[in-house]
Amino acid sequence: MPIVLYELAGANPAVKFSPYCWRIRMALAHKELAVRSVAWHFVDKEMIAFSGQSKVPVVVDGERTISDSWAIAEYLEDAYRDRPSLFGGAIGRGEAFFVNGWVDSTIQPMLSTLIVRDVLDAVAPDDRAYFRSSREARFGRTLEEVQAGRETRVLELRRLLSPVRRMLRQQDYFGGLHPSYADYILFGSLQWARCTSRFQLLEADDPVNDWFNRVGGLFDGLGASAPRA
Ligand SMILES: N[C@@H](CCC(=O)N[C@@H](CS)C(=O)NCC(=O)O)C(=O)O
Repeated sequence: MPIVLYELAGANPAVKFSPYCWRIRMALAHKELAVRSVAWHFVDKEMIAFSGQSKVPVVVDGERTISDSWAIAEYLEDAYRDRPSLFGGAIGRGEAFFVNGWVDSTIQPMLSTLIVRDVLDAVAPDDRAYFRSSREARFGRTLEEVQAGRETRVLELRRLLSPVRRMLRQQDYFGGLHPSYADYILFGSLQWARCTSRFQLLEADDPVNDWFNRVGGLFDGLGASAPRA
């Protein structure tokens, strides 16, 4: 029986863009697990009420329901030990947890300020009012104000990614020779931008771009071939 993944869908239902859902799409592919995707929208709170919370990703695996991308990754690693490892052991798990916190607290919030108004155009029509009001309440400003000045502010995102650039001088992935869950964490955020916005985040010759394309090409191009809004 395939694992069921509730994931955020856009105005075009084929466009799946949540950064956190992308982490899990990639993790499921890495684990070579069959998945049945269920399209979810921000206003569909009832649809995932059984999970006891109101955000996606939500995964249902037989009797088990798990929410929160980090908890799902840990569940997949522990429940499917015979499949390719996401963390490469306890030390890798601990270090991936740092990457999770770094991306959630530093990269994702910065990136949001660069593309959040574009994301509004990608969400489903019924989600637009909710998306605008919930995000404007979070930022304390209109989405247009948040996104303004991004041509210069994007330099800050590029600066924040310098540890990744430095790592890529020596290895192809966060996982070293092979991709690991830590790669999928950062990949999810950049894939969110790729699927919702045409704004150029990285310079064409940025090694982070090469890494992003490399991860996007995994699993028969799961990320690279995903439709964009
Ligand atoms: N910490 C959670 C965050 C999940 C999250 O924020 N999901 C967004 C979609 S990208 C969501 O469902 N938001 C619902 C809302 O804003 O009402 C995770 O890692 O899974």
